[in-house]
Amino acid sequence: MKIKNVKFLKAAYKKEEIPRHSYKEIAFVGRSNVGKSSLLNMICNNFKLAHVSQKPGKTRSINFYLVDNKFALVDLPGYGFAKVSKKEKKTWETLIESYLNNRKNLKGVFVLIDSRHPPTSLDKLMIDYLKSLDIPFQVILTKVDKLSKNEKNKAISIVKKELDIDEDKIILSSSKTREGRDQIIKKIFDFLRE
Ligand SMILES: Nc1nc2c(ncn2[C@@H]2O[C@H](COP(=O)(O)OP(=O)(O)O)[C@@H](O)[C@H]2O)c(=O)[nH]1
Ligand SMILES: [Mg+2]
Repeated sequence: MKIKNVKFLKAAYKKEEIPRHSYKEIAFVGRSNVGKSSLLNMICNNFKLAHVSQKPGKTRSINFYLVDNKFALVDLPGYGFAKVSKKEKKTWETLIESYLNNRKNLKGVFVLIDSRHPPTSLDKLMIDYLKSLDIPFQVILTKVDKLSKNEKNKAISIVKKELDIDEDKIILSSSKTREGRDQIIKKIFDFLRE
C-alpha cells in the first residue's frame, strides 16, 4: 500500500473533456482554500504536483493524476468561493455534478472540511449528494496542526453531529505535520478494493 509515481494526466474544464479510461478513480472535494492541493501534494510526496494558492478559487478544472499506472486521483474544483460570478459558479457546479453523477470508475470520495470551522451548508449538500448516489465517502478534517487535542475532539463531535456520520468516517489531517497520511492512503486502497 504505497504511492510511488504520480503523474498529471489531464485537466477537464468541461464535461466533454473528462477522460474516458478504465482506471479506477478516487476523488477529492471541498470548499476552496480547505487545503486540498496541499493534501494531494502531501499524500503524493510531491510539492509541485497540485498548485497551492494564496488566493482561493483558482482551480476551475477537474484534474486527473495517474498513480503508479494503476489508478487515478481526481482533484475536483473547490466549491463555495464567493468572488466568482453566478455564471462561473454554475459552470463549476455542473462540471462537478456531471462527474459525480455518471462516473462508473469512481470508487470513493474524500470530502475535505476545515477543522477550524463547522461544516458549511455546501459541505452538507455534498455529503447528502454522495449519500443519495450511494458513493462511498470519507471526511477529512484539514489543518489540524492549528488545533489543540481538546479542539480536535470538539471538531470531531461537531462534524459527527452536523453531518450525521460515524466517527470512523472522519480522518484528522495536516499537510504541515503529515498527520493522517497513512490513514488516508489506507482508505484509498480500501476504496479501490470495495
Ligand atoms: N496550517 C496549515 N495550513 C494549510 C494546510 N493545508 C493548507 N494550508 C494552507 O491553506 C491555504 C490553501 O491551501 P490549498 O492547498 O491551496 O487549498 P485548496 O484551495 O483547497 O487547494 C494555503 O495558504 C496553504 O498553505 C495545513 O495542513 N495546515
Ligand atoms: Mg487547490
